[in-house]
Amino acid sequence: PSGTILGYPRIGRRRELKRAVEQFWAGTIDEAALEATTSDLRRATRERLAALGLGRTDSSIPESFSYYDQVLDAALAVGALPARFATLRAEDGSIPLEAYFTAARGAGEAGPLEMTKWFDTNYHYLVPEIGPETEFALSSDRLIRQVAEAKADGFTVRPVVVGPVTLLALAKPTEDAPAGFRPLDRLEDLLPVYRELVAALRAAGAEWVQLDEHALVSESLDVDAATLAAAAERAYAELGAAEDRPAILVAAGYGPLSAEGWRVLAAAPVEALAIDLHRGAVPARVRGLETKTVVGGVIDGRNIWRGDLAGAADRLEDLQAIGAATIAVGTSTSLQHVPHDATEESALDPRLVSWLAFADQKVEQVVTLARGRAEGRAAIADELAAATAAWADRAGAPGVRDGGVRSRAARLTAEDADRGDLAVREQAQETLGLPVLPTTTIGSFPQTGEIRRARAQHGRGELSTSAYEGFLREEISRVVTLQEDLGLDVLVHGEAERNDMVQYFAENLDGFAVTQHGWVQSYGSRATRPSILWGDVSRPAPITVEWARFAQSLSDKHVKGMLTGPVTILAWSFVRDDQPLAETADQVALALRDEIADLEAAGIRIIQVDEPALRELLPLRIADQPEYLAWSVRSFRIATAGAAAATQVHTHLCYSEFGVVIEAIAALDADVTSIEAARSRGEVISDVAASGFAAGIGPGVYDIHSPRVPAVAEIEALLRRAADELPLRQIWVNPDCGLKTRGYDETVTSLRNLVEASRNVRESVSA
Ligand code: THG
Ligand code: ZN
Repeated sequence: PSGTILGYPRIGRRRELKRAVEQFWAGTIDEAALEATTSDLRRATRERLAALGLGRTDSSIPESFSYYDQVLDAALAVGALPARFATLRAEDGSIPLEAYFTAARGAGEAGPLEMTKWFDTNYHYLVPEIGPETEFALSSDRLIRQVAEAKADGFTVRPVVVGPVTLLALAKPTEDAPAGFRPLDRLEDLLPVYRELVAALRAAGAEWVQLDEHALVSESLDVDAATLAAAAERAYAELGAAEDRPAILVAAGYGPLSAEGWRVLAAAPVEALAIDLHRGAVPARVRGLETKTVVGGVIDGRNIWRGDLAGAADRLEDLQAIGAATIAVGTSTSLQHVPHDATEESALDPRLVSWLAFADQKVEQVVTLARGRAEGRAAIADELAAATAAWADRAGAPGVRDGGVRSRAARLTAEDADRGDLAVREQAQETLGLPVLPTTTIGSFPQTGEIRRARAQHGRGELSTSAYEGFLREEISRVVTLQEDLGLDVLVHGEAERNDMVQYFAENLDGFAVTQHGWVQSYGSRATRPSILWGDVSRPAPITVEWARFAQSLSDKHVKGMLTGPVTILAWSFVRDDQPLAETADQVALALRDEIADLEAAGIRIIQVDEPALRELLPLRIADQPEYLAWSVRSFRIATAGAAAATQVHTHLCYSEFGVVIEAIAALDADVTSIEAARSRGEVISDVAASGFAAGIGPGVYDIHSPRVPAVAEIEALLRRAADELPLRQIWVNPDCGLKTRGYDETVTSLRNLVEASRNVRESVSA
């Protein structure tokens, strides 16, 4: 193929996959109906990709559909179904769809596979569990049937499978595996199954197969680059030697391929390599490429900007120097990380739409560049000029550069990011009158069906703004009264007015746009609709202040002001690519800084600035991490450092693996930090204590991701453990995350137990 994409969104233009899969789970449709819907979806995808210019029969259309997750697909295709689901296998040993979904979602005592981030994207995959006892055997023919399904429609597609090295590198050892066991140790046992799989794909009509080996790019895995490269050398020697196989494309995206990886893959007996030229530089010439195709991933699979097409054409020309037999055009990653089609955004300013490229527009860009390579650059001169003109239009458009915003950001000094001495603040905050072991929640209360309905009706214009606001005031009053009744010390207003903690701010800040159909898969059937941060960011008016003022008016206790931090706003949006993230972060920080000043003026004494995504944006490459941590911490500090010493600044982080970021968390210099700790049984407290963390810390005392109600004794035990390791005055008592997805029944009981546990420990230590 002269032009291809490494993968395409699976969820459907109207999230058809979500609907079908959730109906299947609910039992309202059967497997045949699910199969029919997904088959339609796959057909529609192939037809569209062909209409956009990819060849029907030249293997340039990827077959990258998944019912839930591509890593789960590969793990179960080779039989790595954890023992706790063994009874769900069919009699012939194959793994039916029912078992596949159960592994993803859990059932009763059998917990689901763990979920974690796919490289440095916002997509989450399921972590395979592989031990010495795992029996590898070809256990699913779903992908093979999809190739045949395509063939029947006249398409020769290129099936996409997570490669053997990456599958093992992303896996974790089973619980029973001996210490020191690494899933990668099982490579030799796994390869025959991959051999069988690719042979079966060939037999079904595939002329090419794409094996995704993005692990060769990552530095975030526990396995080092040399070990991964050696594994890849072995794996592709074996797979390449098979006689009944399709041609093999090994894809290594999500960053620059390691030097060892490049050397090994260039020498391997495979036909093509796909590399990320958006993140990575054009590599040096290496031996082995003379007979291979190199797919230059010049079109970014992760952002939504139309970008510099002429620059991409230049990079492809540069790529000639590596001496490959053929250069093809590609994307840097699968397009699963971008929404389907920018032309569907009829509510957006057409000028903004002209700057965007969602998946379909990116396919068109690939096709254009491929034509340029075949027919000469002159043949695509119009397209290149149009892209360049859009780029120039964007650079000069109103709102993209705002003099006032820029000069304010340029004047920032170190002092603007410094709240002064923690001890001085602690003393000033004594006037808050908080008890030891103060109790609080993270911010959101359950989003009931009633709240969602009211918001949707207001959105459609069926509920007037005054009626909607009246509804929200009632909801806030209810939540405040509930917290007073429960005896919590620091209250929240519950965030009933917010759909999503980022989108809410995006809707209320200048420089952002919100899409109608821009859904991107987050995990399984779940998706988010990231906002587009396209221009300089400023705050036309206070955002949260009236709600905060109202909530505070209802109680003598402190009600927290609730904001989302600059790093999280960036991490969960599509961010402009025409300036460093650090500059954009400072602009968002300044808008938040003004919001904090207004909250203080409205009498709010405790303000929480959440940064659940701080860890998420951390670059994969270790060398890139210090710079990221420097600007991300600085932006949080710019947002918060205008607060008076007597104002207590809280933050919340949604994970408990601190390792590399613990110093950064301390450097945020919040007065109180709440973290996820319930699932790690408070172990994180030891890390916090060992790091010398001196400010307030709220180790989550129960897991909000489960409906289970924690017993008083259990919470007490966690608190006593924390009190053994940290001074009492540092410890806060809270659930481990927001309560948005929980029901009221379990929330009320859990919080009652939390308050009682705190009181018990408080009394016993003061006695
Ligand atoms: N907000 C935003 N981005 C995020 C998260 C968020 N990215 C990372 C993380 N949280 C992803 N987690 C989830 C959890 C639940 C859902 C999506 C991502 C979810 N989505 C609804 C669905 O697919 O049905 C749609 C939600 C909606 O209607 O807005 O449940 O918290 N910005
Ligand atoms: Zn959280």
